[in-house]
Amino acid sequence: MAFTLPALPYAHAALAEVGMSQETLELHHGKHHQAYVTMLNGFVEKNADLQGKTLEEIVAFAKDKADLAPVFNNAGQHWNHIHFWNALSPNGGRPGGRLETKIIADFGSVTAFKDSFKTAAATQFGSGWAWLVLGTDGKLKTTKTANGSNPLATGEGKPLLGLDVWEHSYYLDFRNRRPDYVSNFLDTLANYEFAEANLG
Ligand code: MN3
Repeated sequence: MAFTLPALPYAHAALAEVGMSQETLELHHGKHHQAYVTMLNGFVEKNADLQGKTLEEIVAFAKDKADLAPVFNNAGQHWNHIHFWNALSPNGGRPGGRLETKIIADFGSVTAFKDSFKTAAATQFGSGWAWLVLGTDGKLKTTKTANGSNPLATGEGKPLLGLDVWEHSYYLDFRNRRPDYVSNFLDTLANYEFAEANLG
């Protein structure tokens, strides 16, 4: 069965007042994410080894196989964008509950967490992602991944909250100012309830 583009969990205009324009969401979801899905389906159609596998299984199977790098990147990007749409909210920006308690325990403060996340996002050279993850040691940490990779693939832990730092995610709204896009995400757009639910 072919992979499909999931609908956004909000209207395309829903984030316009909080730093992500309707145009950005229409292009990012309808063109960029759709292209990853279309490419992935094309690869699956031509490769019996990929057929019948879940998205996560394809990412794991294609990882570190040079001839399957395009499969890994497109499958990873499909997984990452499904996560990303849910990591945004018109009512985001404030961690609470169990997540806030754990952030304070593991980073020292919410501000220290945000500073750590900002550093990860700012130092991802070129295209990629910044993440809050539940590490394999049970502690929260931030990390970054290149291109279509993610912390599941790198074995760094469970992704709780991921931010797309490819230029296509911020250039219309923030131009070259990636740090402003990242700060706005952490303070305004981030769906910390989604991140908390991902704690399990
Ligand atoms: Mn993207």
